[in-house]
Amino acid sequence: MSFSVGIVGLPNVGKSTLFKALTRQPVDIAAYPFTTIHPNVGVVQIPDERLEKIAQVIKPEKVTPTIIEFVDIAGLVKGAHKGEGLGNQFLANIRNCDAIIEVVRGFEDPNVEHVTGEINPEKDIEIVQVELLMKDLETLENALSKIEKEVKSKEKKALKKKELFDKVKDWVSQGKIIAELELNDEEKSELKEFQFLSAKPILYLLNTDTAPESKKYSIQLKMNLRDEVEVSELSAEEAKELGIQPHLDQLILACYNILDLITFYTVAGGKETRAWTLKKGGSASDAGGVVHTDFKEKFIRAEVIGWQKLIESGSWKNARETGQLKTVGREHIIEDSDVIEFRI
Ligand SMILES: Nc1nc2c(ncn2[C@@H]2O[C@H](COP(=O)(O)OP(=O)(O)O)[C@@H](O)[C@H]2O)c(=O)[nH]1
Ligand SMILES: [Mg+2]
Repeated sequence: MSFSVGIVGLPNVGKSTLFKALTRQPVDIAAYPFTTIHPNVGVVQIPDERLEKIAQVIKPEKVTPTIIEFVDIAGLVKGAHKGEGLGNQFLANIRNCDAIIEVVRGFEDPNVEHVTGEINPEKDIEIVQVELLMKDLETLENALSKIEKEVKSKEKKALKKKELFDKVKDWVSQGKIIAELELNDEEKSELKEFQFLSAKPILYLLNTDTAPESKKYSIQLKMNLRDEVEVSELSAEEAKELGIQPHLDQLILACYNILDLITFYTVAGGKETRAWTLKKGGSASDAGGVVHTDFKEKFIRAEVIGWQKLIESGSWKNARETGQLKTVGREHIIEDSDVIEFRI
């Protein structure tokens, strides 16, 4: 199981350029049996210094990083929600992603057509946002007409649901994204199955090296994607020697963060040191389920140690002998960077 980030934006902004840069260093896909592979889906390693340090202590035969998927989604045009361009396909692709990275054009280039005719990050973001919101509005209206039938039966639960959907619809109608609406956990889980597009975490990336900062929207990242393709061709050592900052690493980690993910590690009795991805707040048995479908059911207990304590111990054996390994049950909440040995 892996998480996926959809690369979204208007045509000719650099989405495929970003995809190319991200997937330049090929990953050995065989190690990730749950990964879906399509031409527009790329599997990218999460850069992780902790994994390397753990491996220095464990000295395994094999070191396997965790991954995230990026999906190069076709360019969106105005009217996509009504099926313009590849509209419906485009929006279905976003629906399947866990988060969105929106590439916004900031670079000037007379040889590359700009769909709206001018460089204007705010306006471009607005166009995309309107399409996402219009689609969500459609989903909300369909949901509401179903709920209204339930309300006729005067069921309390249905009334509450209608209240929630009316609130969300009112918010979206004001042109605001669902991700910014304050909702409690119960409300969030009520909305979850609808996979609202504007409820997904979103990161804006301005593709430029010169344009001014965007004021209205929080553009979190700014880089020149064409340069990044070249940088991605260098090995880590070459980049270090040339003093080149790996901007893409920053981008990958930012995606990881907006998804609210943590990393945990397994050492497989010393054979393989491996990083895995878990939703924050996941339990020991959830973590087991990430490693192997059977592990969730057959989970008995696990030995857990923080990665730094393991490094300080010098070896798994030392950690055990000095009482640093904690034995935990299914419900134990896993912390970021925990190293886990499962007992099934
Ligand atoms: N000048 C310039 N051109 C770029 C940059 N990034 C992408 N391009 C070019 O813009 C064109 C469209 O890029 P592409 O990634 O295919 O855009 P997409 O339609 O969003 O997937 C290509 O010819 C790219 O080489 C950039 O930072 N500067
Ligand atoms: Mg493209």
